[in-house]
Amino acid sequence: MATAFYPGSFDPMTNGHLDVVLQALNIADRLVLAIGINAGKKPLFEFEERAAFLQRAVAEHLPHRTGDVSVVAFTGLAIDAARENGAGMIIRGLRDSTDFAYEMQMAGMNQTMAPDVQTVFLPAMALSRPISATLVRQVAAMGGDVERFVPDYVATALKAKFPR
Ligand code: COD
Repeated sequence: MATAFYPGSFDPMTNGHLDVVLQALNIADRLVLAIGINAGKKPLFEFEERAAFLQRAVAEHLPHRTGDVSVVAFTGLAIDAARENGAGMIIRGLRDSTDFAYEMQMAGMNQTMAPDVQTVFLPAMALSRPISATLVRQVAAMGGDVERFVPDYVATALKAKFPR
């Protein structure tokens, strides 16, 4: 039973995160979606809202796999949280060379700290490659249309955060 651990901020979940979730479920029996909580940083969406977006995405796209997916919060090292959740692999998405450089460093250090946990990189889909949650928040805050970058329920929630 292969369990994968996909850590992220998911603030909010974008179409890019969703692509990675769907790809991860092709290679893992169980998927733990792990929302990193940084006590020093105020997210736009609370944990419960971010978790609800992830759960809804799985329910809409792969309803028969909802039982294989859990959403958890974690603080501290991703590698420790992966182990605590019984995962043998950490999933990360790769968009471009900037991601690659950063993710390779992190994977290398995680590999040294926990050789038993394998980092697996999944490539961004062509249409989702430019999407980042940071830019989505920025576009929404400035009144732009984010509907091509996030599911409709996330776009609705973003509009509610930044009423015009
Ligand atoms: N297409 C494909 N993949 C994407 C896209 C996209 N459009 N957008 C994002 N992704 C990928 C990212 O590359 C990343 O792999 C993942 O999705 C999550 O992205 P974010 O932006 O939501 O979250 P991050 O990358 O900022 O991660 C936040 C964490 C809290 C998970 C991270 O900082 C972390 O692991 N912190 C714990 C401390 C730790 O273990 N540090 C490492 C020590 S070596």
